[in-house]
Amino acid sequence: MAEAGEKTELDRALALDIVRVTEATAVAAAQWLGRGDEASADEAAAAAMHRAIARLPFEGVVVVGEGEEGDCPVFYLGERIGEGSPSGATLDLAVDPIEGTTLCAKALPNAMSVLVVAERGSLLKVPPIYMEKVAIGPGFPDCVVDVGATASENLKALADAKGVAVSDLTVCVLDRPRHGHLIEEIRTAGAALRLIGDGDIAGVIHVTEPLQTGIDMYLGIGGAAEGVLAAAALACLGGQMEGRLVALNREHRAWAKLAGLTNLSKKYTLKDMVAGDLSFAATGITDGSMMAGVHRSSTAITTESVVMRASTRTRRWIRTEHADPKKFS
Ligand code: VTB
Ligand code: MG
Ligand code: MG
Repeated sequence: MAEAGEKTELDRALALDIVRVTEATAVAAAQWLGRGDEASADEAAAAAMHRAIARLPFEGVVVVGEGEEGDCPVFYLGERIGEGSPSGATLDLAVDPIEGTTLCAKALPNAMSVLVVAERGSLLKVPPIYMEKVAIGPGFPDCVVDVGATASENLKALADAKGVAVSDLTVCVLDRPRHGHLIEEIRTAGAALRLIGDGDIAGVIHVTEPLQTGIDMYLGIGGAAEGVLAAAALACLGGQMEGRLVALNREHRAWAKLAGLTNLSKKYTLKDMVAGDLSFAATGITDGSMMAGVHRSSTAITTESVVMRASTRTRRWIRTEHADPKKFS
């Protein structure tokens, strides 16, 4: 990681490398599309992602993955993947082979494969527990969002910054029983709700383009891994986010401790979660609001991806035709 004040950049050629990884992962996941078998889809996608990362010219250390060593065959926290490059570069890896496993198993919109590579030591290392999140888009540097504040306080702050009424705002929230109180509070404050079944990385990303997506704020408790991955996207797109880890049971608390996260009331700003340069790639598995999913014709497989870089704030959309599907086997 860079010293304070020093700015370093990742090799920009990595962008295309990591898109190849998410493409191969999405294609593997898509073979399980609509089969109702989340575990097999996840396993196939994780194996494909692992194979593809192992071919890249760097050594990656998993800091956001599937779980603790022994609990999962690949992408356990601390796993080192790849042989490294002559320059000896080692990078942080944050992975979600299938973001929205249920969406994939049911062939519903918005399942995608996500990979972030970042400067070594720059990403918050999180076990598979939960995170309470608040996020808003760019353009309101004076609007402070606070994961410890109530929904109505955060909504009021954003409405004031935008010069609109709270009733003009729409909040995206995961549709879960645990959010009963939050949903009631948002409705009482007068804002509209976009309730999503899964996929809060896309939910957070949507706050960066409120005019297109209709979403002004993201609130609620989702995966901690998805929190860091979404923070990585915001580091490339602008916007603000705060997160606070949530351990729902004893196992979660044990995992948090193992990962060195002892203060569960700590509020993590965007910079606490992503402290250096990074590249973020995602490929659609099913058609979604960000990208089309994997499509097969008689002659090719088509994928759509986005790849972004924090240091230059570049976002590229990549539509790829894969005429030789055998390359994925
Ligand atoms: C969250 C959310 C994800 O799964 O992790 C959710 O962040 C899991 O929460 O986007 P539940 O245990 O309540 O299902 C996703 O929706 C999909 O991975
Ligand atoms: Mg997943
Ligand atoms: Mg996920």
